[in-house]
Amino acid sequence: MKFKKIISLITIFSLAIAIFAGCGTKSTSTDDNGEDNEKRIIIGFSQLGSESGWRTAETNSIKNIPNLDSNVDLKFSDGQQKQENQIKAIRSFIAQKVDLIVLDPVVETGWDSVLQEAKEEKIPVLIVDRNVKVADESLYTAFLGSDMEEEGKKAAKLIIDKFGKDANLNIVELQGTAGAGATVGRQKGFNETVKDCPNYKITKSQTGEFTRAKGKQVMGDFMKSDGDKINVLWSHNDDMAVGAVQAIEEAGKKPGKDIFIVSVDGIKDMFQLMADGKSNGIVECNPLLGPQILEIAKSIAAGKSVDKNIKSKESVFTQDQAKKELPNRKY
Ligand code: GZL
Ligand code: ZN
Repeated sequence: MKFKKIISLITIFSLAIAIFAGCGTKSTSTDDNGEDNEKRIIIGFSQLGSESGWRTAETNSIKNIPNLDSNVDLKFSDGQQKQENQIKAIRSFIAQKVDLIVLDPVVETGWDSVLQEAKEEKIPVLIVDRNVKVADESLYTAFLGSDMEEEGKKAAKLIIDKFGKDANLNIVELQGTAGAGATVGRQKGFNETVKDCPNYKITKSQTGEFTRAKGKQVMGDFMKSDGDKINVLWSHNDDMAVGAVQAIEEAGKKPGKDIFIVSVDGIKDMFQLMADGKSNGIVECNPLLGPQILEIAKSIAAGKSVDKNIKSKESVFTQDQAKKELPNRKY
């Protein structure tokens, strides 16, 4: 009898130790590299397309997020420049119950209903790069990207710094894709700034679709119709300006000398052209948004509040800075 009593006492005692030992520690398992397995964060990223060097750099930076934090998974969809494809992708992310939707919108408007669907499923939405125009700003949690109007103002100031406000200038403009926040904002910022320059005339303005091929074709048309009268090319992005430089040379003129060129983005190829004296000013637009998106995603997952508008950091470069800056370019 005594022996049995001792056994049952030992069993009760060891049970008690097991229970107390298990309390108070987080119930996380650890993965093979010993990291705590907090709740995984699944991001659904709807990208608008792959039209430019800038876009490729942005996509790569965001696709790299899971390599920065093994607790994060990323689902990617390329909208191929069509809003309906992006809306389909957002609906699929909602159905998959992702933890965060990241949207780089191809155009500013037409997002209210699909963002309302995400809101009803309590899925936060982060708008990146280009912005949206919605009736109710609570339809998205935050915006991370550029002040596009500021980029247009900076481009105009590069021209004013060079020629002064009173110069007589014929300016041709290569616009980005119609309705894009980048196009609308840059054009608005530029036009407002050159209002102070009574003899600046935008003699031609047409979309080059943000691509090299279309930029070259449209600039070729401008050279045929206005060639000798063009003093300045204002291009909403570098890729169209790269194409335009080729068109200017094929028309027998010297880009960066006969025609003063300013553009936006800051891709390596444009810095190379500027270092070669074939362009005159670059307004930087930062595509490397991955690390900032990861931080915002972790804050939202942790229930922390995030700023509604987070501006990306961007500078301006002139021809004399090109050679020195070129080796620093990451995209
Ligand atoms: C700007 C981005 C623009 C780039 C272009 O933030 O949306 O779209 O300037 C790209 O190169 O096509
Ligand atoms: Zn920008």
